[in-house]
Amino acid sequence: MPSERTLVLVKPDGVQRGLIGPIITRLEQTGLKIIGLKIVQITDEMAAEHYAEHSERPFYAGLVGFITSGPVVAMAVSGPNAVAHVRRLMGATNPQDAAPGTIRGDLATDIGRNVVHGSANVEDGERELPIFFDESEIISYHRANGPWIIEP
Ligand code: D4T
Repeated sequence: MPSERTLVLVKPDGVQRGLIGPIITRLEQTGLKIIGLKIVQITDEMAAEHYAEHSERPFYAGLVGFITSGPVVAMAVSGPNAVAHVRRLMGATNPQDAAPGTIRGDLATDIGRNVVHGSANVEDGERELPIFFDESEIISYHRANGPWIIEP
């Protein structure tokens, strides 16, 4: 299975609600590897780049206002099929549609306050990661228990 990298954000609502730890725990417990981690105050310029695909949508202004309203926690996450794996763990964009057991299904209720972001596909991941990380801030490392998580 190919190893991929993806960008995960704990959005401002998740930070304010004290959900940084629980969200990181859910990702970590699967065996996904955190290879970059920081707290970031997103600027208007960063938000415009991150949400460029939504610039014509009616919810765009609210989206940018929300994502810049307080700090986020940005993570670079790697693992086999990491992009799709993270999306499944997050659940549907609208928490009302997100299955119980997913991050949004368990921890959110409103599409405009859905606590977490994960890149939609591999290309988006590689486009989004440099908005938040210099390549030197993403660390490649082996875990001693690696073979207990991923069959060599
Ligand atoms: P993000 O990008 O936050 O991981 O969300 P998704 O990838 O799951 O969903 P998206 O890009 O379609 O939406 C981005 C962001 O916009 C908010 N949103 C979306 C909203 O406030 N109203 C809407 O109608 C939609 C479609 C929620 C997530």
